Amino acid sequence: MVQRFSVVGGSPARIDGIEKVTGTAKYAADYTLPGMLYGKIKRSPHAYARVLSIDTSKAEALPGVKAVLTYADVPHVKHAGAPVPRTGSLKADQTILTDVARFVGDGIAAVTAVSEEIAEEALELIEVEYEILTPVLSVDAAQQTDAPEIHDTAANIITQPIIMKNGDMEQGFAEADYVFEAVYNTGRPVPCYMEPNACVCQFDQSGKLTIWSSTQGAFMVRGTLSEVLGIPLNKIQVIVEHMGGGFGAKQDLYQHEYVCALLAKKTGRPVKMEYTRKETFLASKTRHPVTVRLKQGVKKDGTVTAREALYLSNTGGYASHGPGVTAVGTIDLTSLYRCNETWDLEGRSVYTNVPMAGAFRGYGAVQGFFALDVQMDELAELLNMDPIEFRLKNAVGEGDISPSGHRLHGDAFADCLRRGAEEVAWVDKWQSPKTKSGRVRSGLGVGTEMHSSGAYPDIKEMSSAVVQLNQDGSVNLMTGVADLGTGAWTAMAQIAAEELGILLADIQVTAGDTDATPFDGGAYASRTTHIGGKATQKAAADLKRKLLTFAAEKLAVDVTELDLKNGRILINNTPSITLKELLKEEGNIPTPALIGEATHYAKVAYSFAAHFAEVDVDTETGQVTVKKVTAVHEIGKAINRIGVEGQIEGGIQQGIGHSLTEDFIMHPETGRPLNPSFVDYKMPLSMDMPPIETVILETQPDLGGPFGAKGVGEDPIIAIGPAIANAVYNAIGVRIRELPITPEKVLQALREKEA
Ligand code: SMO
Repeated sequence: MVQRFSVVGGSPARIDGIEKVTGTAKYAADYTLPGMLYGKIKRSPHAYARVLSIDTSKAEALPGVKAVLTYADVPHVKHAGAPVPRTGSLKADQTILTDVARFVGDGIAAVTAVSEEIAEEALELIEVEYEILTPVLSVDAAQQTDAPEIHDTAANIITQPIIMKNGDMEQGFAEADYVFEAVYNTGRPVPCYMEPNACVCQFDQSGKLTIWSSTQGAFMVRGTLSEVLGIPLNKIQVIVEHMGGGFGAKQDLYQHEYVCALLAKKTGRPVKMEYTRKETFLASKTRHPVTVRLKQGVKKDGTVTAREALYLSNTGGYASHGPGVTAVGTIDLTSLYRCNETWDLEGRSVYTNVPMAGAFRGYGAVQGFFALDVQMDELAELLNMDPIEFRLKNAVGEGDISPSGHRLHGDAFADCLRRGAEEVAWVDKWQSPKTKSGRVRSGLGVGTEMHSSGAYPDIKEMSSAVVQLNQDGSVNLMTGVADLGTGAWTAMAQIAAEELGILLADIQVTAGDTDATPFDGGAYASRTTHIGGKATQKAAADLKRKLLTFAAEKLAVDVTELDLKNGRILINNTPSITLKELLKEEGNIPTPALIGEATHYAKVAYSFAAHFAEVDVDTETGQVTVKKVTAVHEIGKAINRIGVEGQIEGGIQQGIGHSLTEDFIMHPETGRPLNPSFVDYKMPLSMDMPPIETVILETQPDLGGPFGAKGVGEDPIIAIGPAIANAVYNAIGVRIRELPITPEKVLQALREKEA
């Protein structure tokens, strides 16, 4: 039966659209409270240094300065930047301020003053005496036996290595006709959210803390501040009205959130802190630069027989999501392409004295699938097979293992590959690089991925929602899900309206306030629509049951004869009065109040994608230009079509950046960041974007998702990297296994080929 939808699947305008385009939407730094002070953090200029002494007397004496904090003044609780339930992916190794700087930008002291200018001036007056240590700047150096231990862990590995073994490796490689091994490297892109990190903290007389913060996880901020500062959960209110992006990096806390709360407490006045753009580079969470050594055996008929990998990630000065990212990246290599379930995989996340890496859209999968997908391309060539045909031969499908260890249902991945190949006319268009010549050569490449919606089973994934009917027939939806600019709250409203059978305009979303909504873990792991959406759907269904029972009584019909659609009551499928008319009749105000509520516990679900990139490579300048991207995504069901397309296009834009131009670079000896600004760190802007053809497949709806919907947030950034790298190879016949693919690397590779 084809399900007909009224609100779901369309592209209604964002519920917050008008506020955003008129500039009235408030972001954390837009809050200004009476008597408010401004806070700033003094950051280490050294990559690795011990603080011998700090003299704050001059700063404290500066008129307008209200408080100064150093390591000696703050709780020394080690924290992970996130509370339970997220701690499995992190390690508690950070303190609020530090007496050992572990990267250039580590927070040493903080001040608050009546103006930002005075606070900045006061930072200069804080005198710090450092013992400068030799920084450990590469993963190789960090693993040497004589390397200093940045956090007292052997070989600077955060936790135990992640080891995945299955099958008989020796036999797997013995069965192969070819064994191929190569090393793949990814760069260090930065999330570059438009809204810099910011927060405002205020304590009331009862000791209750209110914090307006730019975070993907309001409940994570509440939980972490509670754990670290020792404040009960109900005495912390986190408000996030609007956000200008986070991309994963705003899911754990930053130093300013703790510091701001402590400064507000100490001064008894509200305090605002806002990062400069430079601070969003130094003190943010970059993607983990990863080296993947990957070896696979393959038979002449194209069957992969065994897979061996070492996944080495550089986590920087603190762990943040290093353990989680490394686990995801390593475990992902058990899937996407079959290898006879014969694998030997190891993941290590290593401390170095560079800015922290952490969660960033694509969370380990970007790096792992870059290596795997580029190598699949290399194997296809080795076998003289068409790259699509070879992929289809090994693509995971019905009954195959997924990274979570669960068996997959359906062949959605193959559907993506086939549909994309059709869209780009692969059979006619794809030609071996040997056929290419001339100064500018064009190439066509494919990249693929799969990604889970939510972090189950590593996290017991859940979300709750409350839906309340008002006396006039309008509805309030209380949801804890975060909307970091994705349109998630609009999607929640669509789901509630569809399930209830009322108009979208009659739903008001109450969100972004931990005092006003039930719990949700936050926006991570492409979970929001799939999990928060299902909780919303269930809560709406609960309300609808109660509402129809009430209506049946008023209309003196049996409840089984009733339904509600587009705000109108149907009796035996015949339109009757509207819900609003029913409620208007005297005495029909529901008593007790009609409230639906639900908690949804999610299971595993996977989305898939195949991206096809068409590029031009200028063999004289080394410039790579992406001419067109065709993106096929299997996501179960698009709740908001234009929102899904926006996610896909945005992911491709970020991915083009990571593939070609974006890399945050440290000085090789001092560890000092060389390009912490939008002048020297180049993202693709709208003018740089190629046309994007988006195909949304809904062939494999997930019963655990609302109306079958799965996640799409992270998927598009994962598939685009290998698509571009493979297209570059297809154009010039030289393999570049390292991101970003800069003109320098292209020219170097061409020169080596000629030599
Ligand atoms: S990088 Mo994602 O927010 O798990």
